[in-house]
Amino acid sequence: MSCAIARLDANSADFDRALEALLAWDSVSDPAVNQAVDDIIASVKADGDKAVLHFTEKFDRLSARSFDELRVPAARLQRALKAIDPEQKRALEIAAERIRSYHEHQRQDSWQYREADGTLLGQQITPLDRVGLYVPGGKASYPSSVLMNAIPAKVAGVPELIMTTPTPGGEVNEMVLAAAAIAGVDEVICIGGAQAVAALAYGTESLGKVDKITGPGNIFVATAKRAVFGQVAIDMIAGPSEILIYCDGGTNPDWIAMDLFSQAEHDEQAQSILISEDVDFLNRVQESIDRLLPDLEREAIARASLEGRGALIQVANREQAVSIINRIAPEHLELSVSDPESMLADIRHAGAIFMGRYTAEALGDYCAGPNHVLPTSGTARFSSPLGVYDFQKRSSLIMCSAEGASTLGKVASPLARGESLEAHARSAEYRILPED
Ligand code: HSO
Ligand code: ZN
Repeated sequence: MSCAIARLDANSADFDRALEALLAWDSVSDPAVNQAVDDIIASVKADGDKAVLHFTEKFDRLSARSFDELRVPAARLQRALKAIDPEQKRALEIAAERIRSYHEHQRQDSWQYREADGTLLGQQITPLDRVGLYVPGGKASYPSSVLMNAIPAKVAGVPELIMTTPTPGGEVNEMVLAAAAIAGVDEVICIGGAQAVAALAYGTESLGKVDKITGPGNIFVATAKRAVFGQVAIDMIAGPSEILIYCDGGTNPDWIAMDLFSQAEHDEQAQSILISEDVDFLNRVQESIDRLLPDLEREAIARASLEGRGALIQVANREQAVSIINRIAPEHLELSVSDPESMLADIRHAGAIFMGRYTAEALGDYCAGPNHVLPTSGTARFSSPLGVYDFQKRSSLIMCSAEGASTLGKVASPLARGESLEAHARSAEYRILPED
């Protein structure tokens, strides 16, 4: 059965409208979910451990007599490391190492400089004290996402990284536990949903509150993260995965089809788009899609994604392709061309740019090194991949010499009086040297 992926022509009269319709994405806000989440948060705030135990029993069918029973002992993490397939363990370790070395480059350092009169100015960088990492249960539970969230936090120097993950019926995902052990997660707790987010944000008798919550989750988790934002920091509310491929027609169409599938198989709402000026190539990719799609274990999901939100777009030239790329501001951009570097200066908005025919987006999802937590739904226009900088914060440093305070006092005083702030003015004036 042919895959009914949309075919668009960038030079047709209704292209702008068609593209807009294709990109339309509403981060759903369901009043019933909002209410349920607000109730759960209020209950965890009021009753702490007891509420968390109650919701964990109710939603995850996991009953525990105390909060401590929900903690995963360190020895259990080590057991998971031994239990998983050795090849997968090795792959997790190699991926972790590569992710770590890439993120080492992102660490921001403190800096200072001294002015001629001895005044010192600077910026001091400190890691967050405590971070909560949410890992979903079930089919969206990705060990690779544990590495991608935990390693930058550890590279930033976060001393306490607490992971929560729902374990419906008590069933744990061994690969997720193994990834937590490899990434250096400090504590794993078997709780999930809005109750886990609330417990992390407000703390309970048994769980100290954290300063930031990162990680993906279902609509309840996303809604809870939105609700506790302000009490704690959050990373982002991620939309469905996206890939945008620009190909000059010189790549094997089977490779391109599979790259489109690699995001389409994430979920029905994922978005996979191919742009090319080569019409014959677009036809060959369509053939590859039709031939290869039925082989996928997740065919139904990938097909729904491609038919619902995918597109093959024909453009007149590279310039037009670049303008569409920047308009879409994709999460993942593949430049499947012979000279990707020459395009780089023109690409203004993309979460991650995969350059050349060999650079499959899937390599970035797992082990190339850069983070796979990326801005989605066009937010690459103003935001960046998750990184070490998301777990570091800055404090300004000011140390005035006597002379410096005197000079600055004379600047601050009139400004303070202009704002009718007498104490500010006098505080500054006290420090003006008599001879000045
Ligand atoms: N492509 C996803 C990340 C992921 N892929 C995890 C496989 N596992 C982010 O958009
Ligand atoms: Zn992926």
